[in-house]
Amino acid sequence: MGLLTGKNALIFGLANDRSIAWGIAQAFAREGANLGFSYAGDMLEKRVRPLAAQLGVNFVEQCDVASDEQIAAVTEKARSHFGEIDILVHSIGFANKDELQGKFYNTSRAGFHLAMDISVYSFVGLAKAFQPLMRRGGAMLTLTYYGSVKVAPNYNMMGVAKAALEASTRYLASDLGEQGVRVNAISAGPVRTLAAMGVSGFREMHKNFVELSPLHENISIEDCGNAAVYLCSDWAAHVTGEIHYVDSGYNIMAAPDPQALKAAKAG
Ligand code: NAD
Ligand code: 0WE
Repeated sequence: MGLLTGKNALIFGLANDRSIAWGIAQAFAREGANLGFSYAGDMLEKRVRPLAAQLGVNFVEQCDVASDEQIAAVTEKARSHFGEIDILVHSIGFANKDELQGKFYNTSRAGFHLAMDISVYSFVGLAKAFQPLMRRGGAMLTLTYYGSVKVAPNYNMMGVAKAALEASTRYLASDLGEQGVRVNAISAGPVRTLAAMGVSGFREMHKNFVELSPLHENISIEDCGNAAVYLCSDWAAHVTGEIHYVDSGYNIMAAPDPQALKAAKAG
């Protein structure tokens, strides 16, 4: 018996085998869940289909979360395929590149709206659409980053969006509590995924993290998968509205250890 045996889990945000969603999918499969995947657009289908095949997943549906119609359509498909859903994972974030560099005050109105729509509203919209399908004892999960709480250089607009996503996690947890559905977030340390590549300064941040975090190790998509198993399993039965850090302890430090700082500078 796996920790998720008999549970139906839908995962949004699979792009490739480096995605945090892939780490979560593999861990869920290992623990016996029945999986379904949703991906953003045509460009990704050729990457997502083989990954689904690898885990024997046959529910693979496109959904651009910017569209209410596509959210409604994927909800109906999930209803006819699974009937009821136990777990919904939201592993989606997006801002225009312009919004991830320079002065935060230069964020455009349109850029602000886009980042909030794709990175925050989409979780609320999916929760609204799927709540009628959620079984008692079910769980929803999203992915966030510490740039929501403290300033991470260049993260800018995404930091503001993640702060709103974390607040949304708490409001959704409050709403869905009476239905016996829990809502939590994993705050992951930096991981080299598609969404992190080509971000200016990411490589350095990823490297410094090893020196500055208490465990002195980068985190992996497998770590996110294992934490997701716990948060979405019955072992976390009364855990809801939480932001659970999977970050080698980085967030507990008020200042870097002086020796670690020297090592980071020596690089
Ligand atoms: P990723 O690029 O693999 O995943 C991001 C996903 O968002 C992609 O699958 C992409 O298709 C999807 N997406 C973007 N716009 C969409 C739309 N309109 N409709 C549907 N899907 C859309 O990168 P990742 O790092 O695995 O990101 C997953 C989540 O983890 C994001 O919320 C990200 O902010 C968060 N996160 C990432 C890190 C990191 O360092 N990589 C750290 C903490 C949190
Ligand atoms: O949430 C993220 C990724 C967010 C992201 C990244 C991109 C790059 C490509 C959202 N939208 C886009 N749009 C693009 O066009 N992370 C936590 C990873 C990340 O991104 C950063 C980071 C870290 C860490 C951006 C700047 C600084 C640090």
